[in-house]
Amino acid sequence: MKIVDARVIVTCPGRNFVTLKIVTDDGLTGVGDATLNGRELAVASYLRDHVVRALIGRDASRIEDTWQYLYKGAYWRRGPVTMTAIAAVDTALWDIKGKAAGMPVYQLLGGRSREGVTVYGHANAETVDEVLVEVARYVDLGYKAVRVQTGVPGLASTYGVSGDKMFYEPADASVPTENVWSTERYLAHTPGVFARVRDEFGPGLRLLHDVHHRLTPIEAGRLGKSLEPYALTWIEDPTPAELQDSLRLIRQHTTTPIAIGEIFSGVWDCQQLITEQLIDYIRATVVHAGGITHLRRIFDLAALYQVRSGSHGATDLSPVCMSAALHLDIAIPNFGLQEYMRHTPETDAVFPHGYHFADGYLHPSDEPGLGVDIDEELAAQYPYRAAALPVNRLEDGTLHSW
Ligand code: CS2
Ligand code: MG
Repeated sequence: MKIVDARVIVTCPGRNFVTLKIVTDDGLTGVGDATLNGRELAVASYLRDHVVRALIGRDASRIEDTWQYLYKGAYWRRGPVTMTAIAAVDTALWDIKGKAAGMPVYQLLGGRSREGVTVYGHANAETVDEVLVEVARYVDLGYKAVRVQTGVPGLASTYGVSGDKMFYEPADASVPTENVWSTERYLAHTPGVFARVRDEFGPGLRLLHDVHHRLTPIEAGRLGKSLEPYALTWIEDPTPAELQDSLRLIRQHTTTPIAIGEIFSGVWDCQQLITEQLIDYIRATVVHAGGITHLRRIFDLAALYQVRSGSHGATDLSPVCMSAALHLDIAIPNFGLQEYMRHTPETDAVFPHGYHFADGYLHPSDEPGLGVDIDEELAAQYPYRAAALPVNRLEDGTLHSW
């Protein structure tokens, strides 16, 4: 089973996606997501200019060996561009292996450990009154877990609050939009939001909140403590996680669970957070953390330390990534939650897929492989459009984490 072709497809059905399609000499094809939001063409070039020619002629069945070949063989290890490119190759090879075996990929990973993948949706609105309506909408759709984000009084715009309620898209301009942030206003406002939501929806609904890397450790400790009465499932990215020791300080101050990892590229980024039990959920996902092979390794390490998965699933991760994530989610013993932001109908048409949502759960496809494809003709009708993520400044103009 030799690789005879590998194509990099860049398309923008409303937002940009990069996809790798690998073809074997016996006519099998596999797809892998290679989308790195705001830096898409860097990964497309990495694959086209440096990886594809080394794939031609390789045995498509040798997934682990190909992973090691691309990781150790690059000499320059880790980093989001490299790991996203490796992820795309790895995911496509798992898709091919599933098709060759005539089985959905989750069977090759050990089979089902659960009946469905619990997902959370994004309730967001400018005001608290409006967000209660949004939470109710998700509850009516069957969601068992809801992330809640609101505007902050006094700030013109806030991360996680969008005009289009079902399809959040922060990469909104070719040159970064500038946002303004105030930690003081945010910390004063947020506990009141969750008091209202918990009061309205009672104890059964799982509530989550994303802080998007904006607080110092002691501020994050204060936020976590102030949210304890409302029993959140997690606060996400409470502080930038490059300095992993800083999570110890947050832990000293709050029992609100912590989820980190959406910008991590591999096991070395989360090793300390996991082995020192500084987080409760690891949010790495297939496309940015080295594919199914490497993410499985991260989740297995996490299982030893009672850390559960909580994979990133924003709209900039294509249906190819979502399909792959669901095969892992259904198979691993330490699954926690899966983020699920819906894609637009245009995106769904470019990426026909077999996973489906029912009653708060996503269900992976039972077709052989990953159960997802890219319609290349349709994809060609949506050319790439430059789109950058915003930047964030404090009220005095100082650049802050977005
Ligand atoms: C976010 C993302 O889904 C999340 O939790 O933090 O929306 C993130 O901002 C984007 O994926 C960035 O590309
Ligand atoms: Mg996040």
